[in-house]
This record gives sequence, structure tokens and C-alpha cells, in this order.
Amino acid sequence: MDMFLLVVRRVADYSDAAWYKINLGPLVCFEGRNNSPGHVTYRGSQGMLLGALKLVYKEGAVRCVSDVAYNSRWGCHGYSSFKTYPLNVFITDRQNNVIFPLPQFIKHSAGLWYDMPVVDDKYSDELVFSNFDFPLYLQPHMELRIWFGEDLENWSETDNQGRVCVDVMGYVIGDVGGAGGSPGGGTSKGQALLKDLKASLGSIMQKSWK
Ligand SMILES: [Ca+2]
Ligand SMILES: [Ca+2]
Repeated sequence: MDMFLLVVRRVADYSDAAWYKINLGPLVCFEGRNNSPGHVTYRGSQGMLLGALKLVYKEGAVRCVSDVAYNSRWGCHGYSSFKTYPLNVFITDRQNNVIFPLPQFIKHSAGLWYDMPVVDDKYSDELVFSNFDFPLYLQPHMELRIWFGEDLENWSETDNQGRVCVDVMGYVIGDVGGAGGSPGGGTSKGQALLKDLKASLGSIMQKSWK
């Protein structure tokens, strides 16, 4: 079969199944202060390579000051200091090492405020982070944390208020360490092709954003 058609067919096969919900139990909720990230532990039995993570908004609101006028899903809506970099939600590991966003998006390092193309801090249903150049290896029992950035950095956090709850989803490139049985599983040949394609798309997209 023509290689291009094979790749296209593979992408089509994966288009519905590639997003895997990591929090199988309750929603993951974070607050704006007092070291209150949301926690989620991967319960699968097999490691997975993830090219992207996304947070899907479910409920609640958070803000960087006490006034509810600044209620937001992902930041502090309309607050003048952060209007050009309105996002403040982070994904870390259990040692609080930042996984997403990638460093190039962060514009206000003291409070960890950042921006991403198209995303609106108040109205976007999803916050999508991708890094196909360096996929995340999600191993069994690994914990991810969802933080409000000011709380993570202990910067201007005491006036923060609110709580936001999300689902945490991983975009599965392939499973690791066995044959089949895990989310997104498939033939290794197909996965290798898909991974190559995604790596190319990822680098093209990153270049076009600069
Ligand atoms: Ca604050
Ligand atoms: Ca804190």
C-alpha cells in the first residue's frame, strides 16, 4: 500500500481513540492558594507515551484577586496586569517539576503567567498542551498535579480565591513494554508511522508559532 495512504488511514483509525482519560475516578480540582493542586495518579498497568495532555473544564472558577469579577477557568479574566499572558494553570509531576506549559510560553516568570495561541482564559473548554518532540512517558502509579501558577510559585497567592475542576486526558502515541491491552494499543508498525508523522507535525506547528 502507498505509504502516505497507510499513514492517513492510521491517523483516521486513531482519531477517536487517542485521547485517554487519566482520572478514572473523581474530577481533579485545584485551588488558587495554600499549595492546593489537583492530584491524579495513572492507574493503568502499562506505561504509555503521550504526545499531549489536555485539561477539560468541568466546573468552578478561580481568580488571582478576591473580586469575583475576575472569575476565570484558566487564569484571572481581564485582570490588567496579565491581559497579554492570561493563563496560569500548570501540570507538574509529584516533585512539582513543570511538565506543561513549555517554557517558551511563559511571559511572567515570577507569577508563572503565560499565553498560548487561540486559548481564552475564561471561555475555552479545554487547555491543550503538546510536545511530540519529547513525548511524556506516563508510567503506572505516576502522579500528575494541576496547579494554579501563583500557588505553585508562592507568588501573590494569598489574595487568590476559587476552585476549578477538570478531567485530565492524555494523547496516546503508543504503549510501552508489552503487546496490546492498553489504551491506544495497535500494531507497532502503525504506531511507529504515526509517531513519525506526529513528530513532523509537531515541529512544523512549533515553527509556525514562532
Ligand atoms: Ca494573586
Ligand atoms: Ca503556594
